[in-house]
Amino acid sequence: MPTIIESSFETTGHRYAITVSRWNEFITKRLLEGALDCMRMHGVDDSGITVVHCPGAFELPLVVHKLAGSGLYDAVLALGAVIRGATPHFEHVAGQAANGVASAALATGVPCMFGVLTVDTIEQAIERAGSKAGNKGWEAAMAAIEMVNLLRAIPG
Ligand code: INI
Repeated sequence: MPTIIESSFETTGHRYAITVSRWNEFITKRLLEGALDCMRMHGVDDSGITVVHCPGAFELPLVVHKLAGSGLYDAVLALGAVIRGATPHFEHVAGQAANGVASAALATGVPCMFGVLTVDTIEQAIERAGSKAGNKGWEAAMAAIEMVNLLRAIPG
C-alpha cells in the first residue's frame, strides 16, 4: 500500500492575508466577497483575516511576497482582474502577476494563491466573479485552506 497524504479543510487558528487590487474594482470586490464567504463558511474567524488593497495586478507579487515573508500568515491570496480587451499590455501585467505570486510562494514556503482573473472580455470577468462560472476568489480561498493543511500533513 502506498502512503497517501491528503489535505483537510480544518481552519482552527488559521491566519490568512488577502491582497486585492483596485484595478477593475467592480470585479475584484466580488472576488474579495467570494474569498471572505468561503473562509467564513469554513470557520475562519474575521480576526484571522487581513485584507490589503493594492493598485493593480502588477503590484500583487511584491505585496504577496512581503505578507508571505512576514511570518504572520499561514497563506496569502492574491485577487485581481486583468482584462485583455482593456489592456494593451495584458501579457506583461498578467504574466508578471502569475510568475510573481508563484515566486513568492517558492521563496517563502508559504502557500500563495493566484486568484487573478485573466480574461478576454468584461463579460468573462463577470461570469467568473460570482455568476455562472463561479467565483475565483472563493476558489482561491478553498485552495488556500487546502494548501495550509496539505503542507502541514507532509512530513519533514
Ligand atoms: N491592472 C489590473 O489589475 N488589471 C488591468 O486590467 C490593468 N490594465 O488594464 O492595464 C492593470 N493595469 C495596471 C497595472 O496593474 C499597474 O497597476 C500599473 O501598470 C502600475 O504599475
